[in-house]
Amino acid sequence: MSKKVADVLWEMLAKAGVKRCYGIVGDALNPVVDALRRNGAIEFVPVRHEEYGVFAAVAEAYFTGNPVVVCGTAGPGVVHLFNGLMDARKEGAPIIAIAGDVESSIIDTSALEELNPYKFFEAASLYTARLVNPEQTRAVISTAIRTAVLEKGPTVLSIPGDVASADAPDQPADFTIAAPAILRPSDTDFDKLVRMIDEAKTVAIFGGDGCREGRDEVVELACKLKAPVGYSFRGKQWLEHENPNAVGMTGLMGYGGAYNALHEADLLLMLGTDFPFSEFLPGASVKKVQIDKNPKHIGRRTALDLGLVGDIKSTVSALLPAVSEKTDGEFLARQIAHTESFHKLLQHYVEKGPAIKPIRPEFLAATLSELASDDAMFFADTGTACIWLARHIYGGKNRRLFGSFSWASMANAAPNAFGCALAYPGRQCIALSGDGGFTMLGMGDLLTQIERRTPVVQVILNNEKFDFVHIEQQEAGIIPFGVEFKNPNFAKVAEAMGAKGIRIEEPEDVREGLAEALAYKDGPVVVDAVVDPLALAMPSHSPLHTVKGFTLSFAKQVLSGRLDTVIQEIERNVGIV
Ligand SMILES: Cc1ncc(C[n+]2csc(CCOP(=O)(O)OP(=O)(O)O)c2C)c(N)n1
Ligand SMILES: [Mg+2]
Repeated sequence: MSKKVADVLWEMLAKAGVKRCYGIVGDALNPVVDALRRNGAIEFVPVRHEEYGVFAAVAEAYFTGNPVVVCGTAGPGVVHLFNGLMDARKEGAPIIAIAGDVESSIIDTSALEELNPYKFFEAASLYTARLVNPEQTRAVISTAIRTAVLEKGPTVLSIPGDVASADAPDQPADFTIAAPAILRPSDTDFDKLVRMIDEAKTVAIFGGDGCREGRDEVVELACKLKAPVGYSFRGKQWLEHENPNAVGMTGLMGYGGAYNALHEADLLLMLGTDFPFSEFLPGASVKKVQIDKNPKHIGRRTALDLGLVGDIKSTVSALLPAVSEKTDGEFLARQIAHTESFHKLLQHYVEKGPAIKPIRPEFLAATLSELASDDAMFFADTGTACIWLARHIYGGKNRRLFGSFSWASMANAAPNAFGCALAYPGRQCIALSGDGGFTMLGMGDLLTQIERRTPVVQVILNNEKFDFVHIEQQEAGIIPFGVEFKNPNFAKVAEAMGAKGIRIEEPEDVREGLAEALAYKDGPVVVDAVVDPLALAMPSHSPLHTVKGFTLSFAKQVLSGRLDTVIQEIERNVGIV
């Protein structure tokens, strides 16, 4: 039998290092999945919702660096991929989406399930191709793979079934993927930077995901410059551990002395970060330099004194011998002391946790961090789970932390954890899920985990509300609205579906319940943790408008007859606010 276009597709994807394809089959995709079955080198992971498959793929691709494939069939199946592909774009994950397409003879006739892939994927995809002629095969598939891998993001191949099952042209299926290029700033800019660093009395560093490869160099530079190191959420796992200069995160999830360090330094070095919350960055009183390999990131969040294009590892390596060592450690010591005092404050609900009911999420997260293995992978849903992950889950050298940090979609944690459980068998993969997030996407595909007996631990923050939005609404000074809902007993639901279910209502059961969940290896576990729905999570630095908003919201709630709730909320949080 001669090779079909779909055969060449999988051959090339396997050569590029693809191990898995997540998705749901459908008629337009039949020739594609039939070829995948024939090929045998790539595992097909059938899911119950295409979006779940993409979030699983994003986490796998982000951590392994290998491209991962997702698929959805023409029209609605393809639409379900979209939110996950936006996440891949924002988180920088190499994903190749195979979108089923209508037969090539009826393209542009408004056929059933027809969707224009160019228009539809425009916001998410780095490269979109519609394979309407077998002669395109090698060129478009290799471009889709190379773009995904080298530009770290999603690409889309839209393939009509008739083209997938057509004979492949006699073209070599070989192609090469270059290793990432080394990017260094120009000599002029580099010299300027060295002068600025040498002239500054105090320097602070703020690092993001771009420090992933250059983390050791950044820490070494910080030590040489006596510079405190703050980080974004995406930078935390690279810069927090084994870093004597770490001062925590700034921003909405912020903790520690990062905000002060960034604002009180003479010079701020922003390294590999596209941190979007400009209001947490200093103004003109601090000189600012940004270094990033992506020129689009430079200067878009704040006005700079100098912007340099370069990857962090090689730029900072070059800086290390070029800058003079700073000798005055007073600034650094002050920021570290501030960080330590904030850490003590954060311990309030962790230490008091065993005696407080409803369970404080701080206590739950800190206990989870303490019990999990040294190489555990943690995933947090967008919602309050992110705050508890940021503040109470310790990263460590071999631990990994991930979420929809830049796209901020709900419902990412369970599928993220599932993807990594498949990619890293034997490693603890723990999802800290919101009850809103889990019921949005996680519950249906719990069946996928059950069928495969994949040991994913999902800890659900059962607070019967969209708590993060509840906090946002109060911050905006409005009466909380549309944020409450009722839950079933998730442990019983999980058991009925075939997973292990553990319900924790009492603070004294937290440790034992989590330990039991972490020890379970025979499939997925759902820990239904009934937590305090009124736990507030204020940033370490609260902008004035936040404080005003809470005051206003509390006042409005009192006037509308909710005095009890307001008093309860203030009482429950006095230790932290
Ligand atoms: C798909 C999607 N829909 C809505 C939002 C807005 N949003 C952000 S956090 C959040 C609440 C999440 O609630 P839950 O999962 O219960 O977590 P909690 O904050 O209660 O811990 C919502 C609705 C979003 N980010 N993504
Ligand atoms: Mg909730």
